[in-house]
Amino acid sequence: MAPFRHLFPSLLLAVLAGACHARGSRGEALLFSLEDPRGDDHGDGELRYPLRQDFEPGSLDLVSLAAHAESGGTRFEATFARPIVKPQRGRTIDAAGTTMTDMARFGFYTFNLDIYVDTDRVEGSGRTDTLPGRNLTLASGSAWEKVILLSPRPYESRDLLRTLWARDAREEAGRQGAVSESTVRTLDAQVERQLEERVFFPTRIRVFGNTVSFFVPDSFLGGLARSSWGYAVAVTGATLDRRVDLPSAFGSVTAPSEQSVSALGIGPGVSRERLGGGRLGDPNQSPIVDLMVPEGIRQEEVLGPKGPAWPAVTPASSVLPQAPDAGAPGGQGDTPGP
Ligand SMILES: [Ca+2]
Ligand SMILES: [Ca+2]
Repeated sequence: MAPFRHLFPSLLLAVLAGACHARGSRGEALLFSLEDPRGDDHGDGELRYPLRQDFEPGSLDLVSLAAHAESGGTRFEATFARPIVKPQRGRTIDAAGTTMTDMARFGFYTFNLDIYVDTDRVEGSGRTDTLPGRNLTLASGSAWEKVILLSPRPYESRDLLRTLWARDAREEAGRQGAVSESTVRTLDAQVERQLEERVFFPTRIRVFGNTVSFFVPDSFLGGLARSSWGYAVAVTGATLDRRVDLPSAFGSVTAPSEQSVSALGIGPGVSRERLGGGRLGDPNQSPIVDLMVPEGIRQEEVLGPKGPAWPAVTPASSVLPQAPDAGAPGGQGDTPGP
């Protein structure tokens, strides 16, 4: 379907949202809403779901992301093309008898949703890397200050991210010479601070039909989510069990679980354990299934070989692309100075 048919309502919603925000209403006000085309849950165009009954075309197809003001924070609401698959009660997933409901206590288990938030909109300010295992780089004009990772296993994902960032920091320091114990402690403390300040793993989560909603407190974002910020949103398949993401016989799974925070890898051909349709000889291919991109940018190109860096979407600028003088409600205070 043409993307415009989906964009138009989102623009209207964003206009309304800006108005609500400006009035400072904190009831259940809609802050903004972004839409994504239906039927593009195919990464670079070739990506295929794992051969499993719980993955069907459309199941990881993001169609909208809305943000609502709530007491103490923002409630995001992500809607998919199909009902969200619930963990099956009593179904065991390993030899130790761990059940699916033990592993996925928040009512979903097939996907992760990453939201990279560019709060200062300053070129080159912030990070352009994505979380381990996403294998994608953001445009420098969309460098992020904060990331929200909605994962089926938030606590485990947080531990894993700490481990991976700490490992990277030590390796980086090691390249400049021997690393003392006190340096390791300092590095670990820095990683801990980055985790605290920059990354949020929602745990107030509700799954209903095609929609998952999750709460992000003001203390993390520094207030309500603003329509003037940049949002880079990506859906990946989720791994519940570390075993499932180990390198397969194909030998080219992009992200073994040790290097990924909860994201399923991709490889050529088809598989039960990972995403298929991966490019041969491209071990760093991104396994992102669905991606939000601004108008005029193609997801398939961003996720394709040697694709352009990934730009974020700004709800407010989708409303008034060339009209900064139109008195955008709530816009003035949000715009960072030069
Ligand atoms: Ca989509
Ligand atoms: Ca998309």
